[in-house]
Amino acid sequence: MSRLTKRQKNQIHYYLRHRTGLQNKNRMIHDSRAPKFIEQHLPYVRKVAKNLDQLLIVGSFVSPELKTGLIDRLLVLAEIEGIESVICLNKVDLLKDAEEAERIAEIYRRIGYRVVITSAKQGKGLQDLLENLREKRSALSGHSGVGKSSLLNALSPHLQIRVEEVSRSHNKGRHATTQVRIYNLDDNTEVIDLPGLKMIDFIDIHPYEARLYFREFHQFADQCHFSDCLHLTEERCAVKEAVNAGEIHTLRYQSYLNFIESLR
Ligand SMILES: Nc1nc2c(ncn2[C@@H]2O[C@H](COP(=O)(O)OP(=O)(O)OP(=O)(O)O)[C@@H](O)[C@H]2O)c(=O)[nH]1
Ligand SMILES: [Mg+2]
Ligand SMILES: [Zn+2]
Repeated sequence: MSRLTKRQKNQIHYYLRHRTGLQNKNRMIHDSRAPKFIEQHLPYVRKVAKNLDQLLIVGSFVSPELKTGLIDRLLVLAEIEGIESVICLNKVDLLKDAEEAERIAEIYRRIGYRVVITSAKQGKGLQDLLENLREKRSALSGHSGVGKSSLLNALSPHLQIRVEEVSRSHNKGRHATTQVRIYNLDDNTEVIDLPGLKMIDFIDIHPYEARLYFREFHQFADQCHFSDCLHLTEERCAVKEAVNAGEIHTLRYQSYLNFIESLR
């Protein structure tokens, strides 16, 4: 038999997993651009991810700017791992137009994700956040500087986790957290503070599989003309029609395109 191409191998993997229902839960992330210390911690993060109930995906407004692309990639990660996710939009105090936070939250609430809007600085939304964490083991993930550690300090001031100001020149965090640490908020509530991520690269995922991780596509995908439609340039694609009709948000569709592109 001739050697298989990488793509063929991926296809085989995809079919094996889905035909047999085998789910390899440890197809996690490889962050090639991350600082070395994050790379070093990945094996540990993978280990804790196996015992996680949920991922708390943190983004911030203004400083640094909200990046829905990373939120969407982390949502994919949670879908792959089969764990819940909660989105936390922090630093709402820095927004001139508070409605902006609601508009972003609505994109995700519409498709069934929980979203909390917070200000660690002003103590806003903390009760809501705590209710979403209670009695679970959650890991906080997102870019550096979005306020992951600050949120934990706000929930439990005695923790006194080190935080650092966002760099003025780059408007990015300075990687204040360099260790993976588990904290207890109460007897049954554990939170894992992770170092800030730059990007997550997924390995070993086939585009046909990737389609499954954008949950709001499902109800339309059944009506695509081609059953193997990847919703890219195919004709009579119900997903693209739903994007044009405003039923699927363009930001999510753009994230999907970027995601597919990154797998090639
Ligand atoms: N205005 C405002 N600033 C905040 C808020 N939350 C955190 N900050 C500030 O944002 C900066 C970064 O906060 P950190 O808690 O260190 O961010 P982090 O996500 O843990 O960052 P890494 O550990 O580097 O991944 C600090 O200067 C915080 O005081 C908030 O709700 N509003
Ligand atoms: Mg931190
Ligand atoms: Zn399609």
